[in-house]
Amino acid sequence: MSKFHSQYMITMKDIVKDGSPILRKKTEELNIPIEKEDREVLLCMLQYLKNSQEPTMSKKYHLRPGVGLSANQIGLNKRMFAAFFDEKEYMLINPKIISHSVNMIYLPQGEGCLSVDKEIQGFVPRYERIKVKAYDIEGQEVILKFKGYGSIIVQHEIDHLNGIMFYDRINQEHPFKLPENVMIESLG
Ligand code: LHY
Ligand code: NI
Repeated sequence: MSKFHSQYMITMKDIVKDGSPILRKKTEELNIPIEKEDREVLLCMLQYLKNSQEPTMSKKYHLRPGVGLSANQIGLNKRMFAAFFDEKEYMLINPKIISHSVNMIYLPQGEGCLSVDKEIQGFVPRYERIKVKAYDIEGQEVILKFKGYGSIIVQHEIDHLNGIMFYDRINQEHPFKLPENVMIESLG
């Protein structure tokens, strides 16, 4: 039994911090359709993101604003994540990037992570466009396309599910050096 049932509110104390081994594990695929218990977990995760983006809730409960959250960030070895951006919500299970652009992008301000308390400087190269196959909460297969900011968020979350942190993708010697031989542009 997980504690993340329908009445539970995820706060910062539930979020696993960098250094914890679960963030470095490749998470396990779920059987489709997922169990009710896991649906409730995903809904809790999405609700965290919504609450965190609402100034009143975010202040009251000290929630760090977030647009994406993966299950291993709340300590669960499960291949699923939630995202909430551009007024759209996503709860994706067993997500897989089935194709991507050659061109890349990066956020000029760099990336952060709810599991990383300090700021880490540097550019994180991401594909500009991705096509993702996943299952939704009902057990339906879905194919989704993301570009720009959405593409960055989804790649950041799928990386978590593979045990990869955003700073792994920063050039270690020269954090602001971009990959060569590939078209890469700043987002915005
Ligand atoms: N959340 C980050 C957040 O601030 C995701 C993110 C992605 C930030 C891309 C910046 C760029 O919502 C997480 O760390 N989730 O894993
Ligand atoms: Ni993160």
